[in-house]
Amino acid sequence: MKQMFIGGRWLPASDGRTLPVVSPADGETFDQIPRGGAHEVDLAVAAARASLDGAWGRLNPTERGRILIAIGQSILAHEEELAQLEARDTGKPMSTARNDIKVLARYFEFYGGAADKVHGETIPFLNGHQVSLVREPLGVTAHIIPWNYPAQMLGRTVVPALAMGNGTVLKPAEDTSLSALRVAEIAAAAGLPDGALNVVTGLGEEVGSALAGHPGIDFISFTGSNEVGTLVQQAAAKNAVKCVLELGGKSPQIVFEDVDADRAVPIIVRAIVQNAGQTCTAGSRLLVQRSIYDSFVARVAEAFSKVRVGTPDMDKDCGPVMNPAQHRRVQRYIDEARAAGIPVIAEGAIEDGVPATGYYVKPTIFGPVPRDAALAREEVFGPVLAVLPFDDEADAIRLANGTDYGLLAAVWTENSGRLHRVAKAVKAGQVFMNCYGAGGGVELPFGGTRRSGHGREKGLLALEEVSATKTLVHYHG
Ligand code: TXE
Repeated sequence: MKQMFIGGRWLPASDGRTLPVVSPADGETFDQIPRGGAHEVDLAVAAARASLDGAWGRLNPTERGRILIAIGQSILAHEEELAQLEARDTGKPMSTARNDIKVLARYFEFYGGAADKVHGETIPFLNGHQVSLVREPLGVTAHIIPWNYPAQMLGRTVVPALAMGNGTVLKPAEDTSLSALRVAEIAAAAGLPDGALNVVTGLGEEVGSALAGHPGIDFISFTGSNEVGTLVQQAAAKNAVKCVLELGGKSPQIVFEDVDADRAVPIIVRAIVQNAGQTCTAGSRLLVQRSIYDSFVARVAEAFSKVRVGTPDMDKDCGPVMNPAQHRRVQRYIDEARAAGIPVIAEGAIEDGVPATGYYVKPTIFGPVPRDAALAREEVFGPVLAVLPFDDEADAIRLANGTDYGLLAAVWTENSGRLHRVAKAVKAGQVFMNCYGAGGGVELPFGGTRRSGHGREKGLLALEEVSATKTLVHYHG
């Protein structure tokens, strides 16, 4: 039975309510978390505010950075324990969970190192005036994260906010709150002052909406579905609070006839199978030039048919999907595509011996998928790849930009002119050329265009999102 972490103290929900923690690998309930509500959000926002006037707010950037680096080191010292916890909570393979914990530690290292390297500027102005720009924390920052990469998401959104000296309130997904609670404990032991990081567990409609609409917050970062992202932005707008949204994607892998197939095929398969396709940056559309469609797709099919799904301990290519709702959703896309007569190109396999009570789906590639099919336009958030042929460069660009999303894209060609032309024309926050970077990449600014959201996380740009510029004008005569 877990408790929430608010103002440096462990608390149950004030009304004692709890939520079950269920393992996606076998459907078993193995723990309970508090089902917080508006009251706990009030407490957490007040604790974050108090931290700004307390020990946390008094630290200079170098001291803040040292604490973050110490937390990162402590996370690495607890890597196996945290990876086990994350794998149990999410169902992901152990090696994926271990990598997630390494990336989490890397966020603390990267932003810990950056904390005292945020320099200001000076601006030439009227005679007798000295103008300088300084960056200051926004105040209390709120962070609502999803269940697909709980530890990595914490690192991505909370750590830059801490580096800039904000007081933070984190609402993890109700399905996956365990790593956030354990990281809060590790952070406190490593010297993070009380109130700098508060974790409120509970449901989105209760804790999430109370946090998004709270008048005491100065910023909100949300990662999750488009539907909820829109609600969060509306709630934040009522208080004129700045909002960063990381929403879905339908990212294209654009393969031209001169592709280096040996390099591309394994990366393309991994980009949709990783984390059972529950990755906002999943490469979920494979666009292949018609002249090589059959031969290239045959190679992808061969590799894809070797994909195996298993429990965390089996440590296969991917695990189950997150919960029954997600299982129904992914299975519905597969069933509807089959019913519509879209050909199945290849399937992976679920390992013998996975518990029948777990939420496993068979990875599947469909193609050629009609351009107007749901599978070609909507985010499935599962290990389902839609393959579509295109004729030439102009057609490829039209097709790539033909969804509401714009998160990632990859261009595969040995022609460097085409590589850069297409990369420029594609609407996406990140474009990979002859590579694909789902996951990791802490240094690389990340975020969406169009319905994939707005604002940038990761890299040094994230520090700008969670701070405000103050212009100092000094008349010295
Ligand atoms: O997401 P939700 P769900 C997509 C993906 C998936 C679908 C549904 O397509 O199939 O969304 O997943 C909190 N006010 N992505 O339903 O509901 C919630 O508690 C404030 C893409 O799990 O958006 C959780 O912490 N907060 C994605 C977080 O929002 C609310 C990752 C995300 O949950 C809330 C996850 C409310 N009214 C899902 N309702 C990505 N881009 O990576 C819920 N929440």
